[in-house]
Amino acid sequence: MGAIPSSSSTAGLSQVTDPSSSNPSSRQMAQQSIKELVESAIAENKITIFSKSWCGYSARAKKLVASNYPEYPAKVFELDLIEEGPDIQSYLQSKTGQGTVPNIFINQQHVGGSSDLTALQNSGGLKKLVEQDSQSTKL
Ligand SMILES: N[C@@H](CCC(=O)N[C@@H](CS)C(=O)NCC(=O)O)C(=O)O
Repeated sequence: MGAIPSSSSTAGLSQVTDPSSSNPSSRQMAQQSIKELVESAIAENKITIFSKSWCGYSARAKKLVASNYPEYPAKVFELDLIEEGPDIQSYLQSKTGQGTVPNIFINQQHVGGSSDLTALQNSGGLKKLVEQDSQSTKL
């Protein structure tokens, strides 16, 4: 009793977690996966709307897109209904400078919020943006 167990290292097994190691923290890994989630949603969908289910501005944006561009259904994330919502919102704030929802991307371009979307629709710019070939707007 009291003896420190010898570190009978078993070949092939990596050592237990060393808190002083330079491995990324779980927080950093979570932030990385939030970034990947957001960036892949934007890259893979013509229209992506980060929304909140109770938000009237979000409702207006979703309705504008659904009624004017029914052939391009938006990928919608209701940030109040998913666990990652607050982290997604803060990543979007750092990426776009916009902290509010809806936060809208079309053909990989940041459009802004509901009022930006409406202004773009009224100027004719939204139709052009939606109908652009996605590939031409990718990096
Ligand atoms: N001018 C913005 C207004 C958007 C706005 O005020 N959204 C509210 C929710 S309806 C918001 O994001 N509040 C802060 C929050 O929910 O974190 C727009 O047209 O999209």
